[in-house]
Amino acid sequence: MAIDKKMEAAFNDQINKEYYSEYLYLAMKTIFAELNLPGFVNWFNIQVQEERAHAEGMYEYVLERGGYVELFAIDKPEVKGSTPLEVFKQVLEHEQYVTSRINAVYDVAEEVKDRAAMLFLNWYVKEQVEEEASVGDVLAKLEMIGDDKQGLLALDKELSARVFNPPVIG
Ligand code: OFO
Repeated sequence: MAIDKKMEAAFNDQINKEYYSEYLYLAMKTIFAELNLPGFVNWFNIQVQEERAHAEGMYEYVLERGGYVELFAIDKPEVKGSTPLEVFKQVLEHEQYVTSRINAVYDVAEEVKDRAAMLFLNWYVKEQVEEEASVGDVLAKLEMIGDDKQGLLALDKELSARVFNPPVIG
């Protein structure tokens, strides 16, 4: 059965948002490079790769369903803060926004009774729980650290251990 046009449009919109996430994290990475915090840079490198994988996962799914992928312009990323704490507050806000958008795509799948899309989207729903939790964890540590430079360096070391595991989506 061909993918419903409304479903296809919802996926295309979300593909754009995932690419925007990649772009936003790429913009944030440069702040940490300037601060000489290589562990944070590593964390954002992985975040960038994950967002691209999220976009590509949806892209391939639309094709698999016989749909048409329309790529839209990616907005200029706006990084609001300049300190690790400010940036991570924005990361958490952004991930919460993405969660609301994934839920909106899911709502469309329910509306058009696309059960296959609902099953596919379950992966993204679960992924958002993990994303919010891991970002919340870093944010909580940054709040505890405050102005303690040693604490910041210890967290930087911890984040340097993060590795990219290509996600198996769907
Ligand atoms: Fe960060 O999860 Fe996709 O956008």
